[in-house]
Amino acid sequence: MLKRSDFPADFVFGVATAAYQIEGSSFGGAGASHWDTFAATPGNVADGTDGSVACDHYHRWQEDLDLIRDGNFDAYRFSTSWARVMPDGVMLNPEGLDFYDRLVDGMLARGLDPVLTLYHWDLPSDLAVQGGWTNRDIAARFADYARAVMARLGDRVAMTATLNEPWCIAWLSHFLGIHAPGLRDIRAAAHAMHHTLLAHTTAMQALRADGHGNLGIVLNFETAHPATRSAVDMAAAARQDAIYNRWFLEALTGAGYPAPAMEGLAPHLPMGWQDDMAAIAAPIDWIGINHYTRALYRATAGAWPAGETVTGPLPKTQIGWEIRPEGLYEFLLRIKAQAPGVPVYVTENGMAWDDRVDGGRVDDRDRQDYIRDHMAAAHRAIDAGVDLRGFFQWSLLDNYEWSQGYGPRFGIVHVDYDTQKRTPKGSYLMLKDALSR
Ligand code: IFM
Repeated sequence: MLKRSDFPADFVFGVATAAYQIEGSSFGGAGASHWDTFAATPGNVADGTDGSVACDHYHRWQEDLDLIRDGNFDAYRFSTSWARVMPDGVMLNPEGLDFYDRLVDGMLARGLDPVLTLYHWDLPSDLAVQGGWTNRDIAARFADYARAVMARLGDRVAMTATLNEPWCIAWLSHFLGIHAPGLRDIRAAAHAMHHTLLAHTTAMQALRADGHGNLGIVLNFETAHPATRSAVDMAAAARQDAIYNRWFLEALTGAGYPAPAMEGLAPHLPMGWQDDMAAIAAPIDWIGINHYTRALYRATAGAWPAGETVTGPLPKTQIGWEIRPEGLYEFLLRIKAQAPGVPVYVTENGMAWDDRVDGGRVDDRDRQDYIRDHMAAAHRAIDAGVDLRGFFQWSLLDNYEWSQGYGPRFGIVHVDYDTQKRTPKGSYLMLKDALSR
């Protein structure tokens, strides 16, 4: 395992979470988000659960921040819940902002850098019924929310991301129907693919005008390999790569939308989308990469994008995700080539396993190997010239894994959901040792 001293002196080691996955959405005057209502709809979540209590972080945040400090981490990547801060998407809930105010002060008191994500998927339901991400108006609403949060926290956060994983917000949620709002509609998806970027840039310009800095965005990347060397499978993988890995990065860096994705999406984009592209390419201060796995694609007959995944041969995590650390190295180099001069952070990386507590310990050897190999890949990328500034583990705690419920455990700290007892796993102890000064 590499140590802190193997990385540049100011390299940031952190852990990441997201509001809906840990806080408990029923506490503190929060409004309903589209995740509350999606989860309340039978059949949407594997175990029928929701985030109403989750890890009860809303009440246990001090204990959770102590864990981060005691693990020798430097930073905590957290998100504010739009539905907590603005229960109807517009009016402020002072109790919600007070919570995040205490949380940020709690980080600073423990010597942790607060790394804020403004949107990690808890869209207020009142905005969702107005079309949510399919409605252009979302950009102005999101900018208002971003300004309100930053007016309160902006003097103390070290870095701020507008959105977490726009591919999930747009494609997974509006085309694949797996996340809230659960649509399977190409026109809704195309609108969301554009409006996420518009919301990002509208919020960023508003925050810059208010004097805030160190603003970025967090993108997820997943290697798309062809299942065979046949021309049709290679084309299917290329389409997937364009939709998933190229769309956001290339638009943000002024290259426009990639042709293999435009083949299917162009007719469904909102009218006048071209006029937004210059604004979408406004400079950002950093890019976050979330990376977990790769997938194999084969061509199918039928409607665009005419591809589907097949099971690959590599070792897999609890939820069937192939483990391939080279993918992280490759994407870091791709970002360097596509966005030269923009600092990069690994804002999420980790794996799910069905961890059990045994004699007060959790022996998560597979996760320890995963972390070791991915941190080594990040280190190789630094050696290859990538301006990589930090690495955040997903996640501090076992938590609500969206439509997969509480089954998959991604934490470096085990959570017993009946008692809310936290038990640091072997991976936490390994990192604590590697990061000691
Ligand atoms: O749990 C999610 C997180 O909310 C976003 N990135 C991927 C993680 C694992 O699926």
